[in-house]
Amino acid sequence: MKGMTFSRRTALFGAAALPAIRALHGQIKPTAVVLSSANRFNGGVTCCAKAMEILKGGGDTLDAVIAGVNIVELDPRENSVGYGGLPNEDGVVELDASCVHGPTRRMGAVGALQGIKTPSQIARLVMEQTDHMMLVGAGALKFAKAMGFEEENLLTESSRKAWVAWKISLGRGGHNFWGPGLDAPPTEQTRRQVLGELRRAFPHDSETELAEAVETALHPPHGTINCISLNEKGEMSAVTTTSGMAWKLPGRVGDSPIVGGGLWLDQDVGGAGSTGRGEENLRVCGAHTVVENMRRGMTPNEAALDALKRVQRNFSNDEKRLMQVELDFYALRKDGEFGAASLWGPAPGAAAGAPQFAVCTSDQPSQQRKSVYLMQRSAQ
Ligand code: SD4
Repeated sequence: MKGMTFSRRTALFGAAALPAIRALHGQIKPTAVVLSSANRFNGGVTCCAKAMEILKGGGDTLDAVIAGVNIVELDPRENSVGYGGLPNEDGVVELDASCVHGPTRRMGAVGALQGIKTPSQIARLVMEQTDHMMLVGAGALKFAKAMGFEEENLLTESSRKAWVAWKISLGRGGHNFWGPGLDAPPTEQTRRQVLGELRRAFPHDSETELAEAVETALHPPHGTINCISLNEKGEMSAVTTTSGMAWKLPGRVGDSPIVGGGLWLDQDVGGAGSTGRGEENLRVCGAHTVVENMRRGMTPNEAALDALKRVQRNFSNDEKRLMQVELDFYALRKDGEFGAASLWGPAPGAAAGAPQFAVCTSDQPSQQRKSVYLMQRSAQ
């Protein structure tokens, strides 16, 4: 593999997206489709199933995606979204979300919102109840409370423990977000040292719980949920919601609430969203780029892979630095064709499988499918 150029190494594995269109009386009519990131605990599949149920009942496309992602936002086990999300470096959970309503072409967003479990609902209220597009921080919380939402503690015990483990890791090879670049991954020695300290701090916890906290501290999971819907009338909407990067600097806002970055939808073309390292996505205006690529005739997979190639280019194709970046795009075209692409696929024979996304169409149950990917990790 070494020495080969990225274009030659570029991999396009995974299942090709299935066109979800059907002919009706000689016309092509889009069937309903809901697409989302996969997420842990079957979050994507559950989200898409819920959204499809709402579409089938004649509900609005934005109602559908928000109800879908609300399930994931409220799940305390999912530590990259909503309640239970991993906190910032001060141990405070700060959430980002955005939404687009295709039929009215309106959008709303919130950034660095504390204390509210379902930021997607606040993003929607910014869209519906204000003449602004985005509220952040204290202003966003004040607005949410004015809309009748209750301020709550979003930090679960397991997220708090992972934060303590991360604090312990600092000064022992753990990394933070100060300094300009991507850090080197922590070593096995760091892991052992942090685990030892954590045992002393939480003597009554099981080894499994502690090991999990250390793993989360040193390798925070990527999550975030992006969900895009299309109904049988051809109407579309989309939402992205996240707790952002774990251990981020307070006030850091990622790509998820940036319309055009972590989410974009043009009712004439289709929608796209992203999960992964928001800073890299923002440098290519990812979701907007994907939708514009589809406007120019690319399939959703081609459009997403092209946006990922721009990320590769921003790193001058430097594999070592790119290894630290995880990035995924999800795309749904107005005619019902869908796809998802990730920057990296697994190394051959690796335990981690291919990246996945979730999809539900009106005639197929909600399920996970394999994404395509741009590059393949080398075997260890
Ligand atoms: C962010 N894109 O805040 C989000 C995080 C994410 O998987 O998607 N993680 O940068």
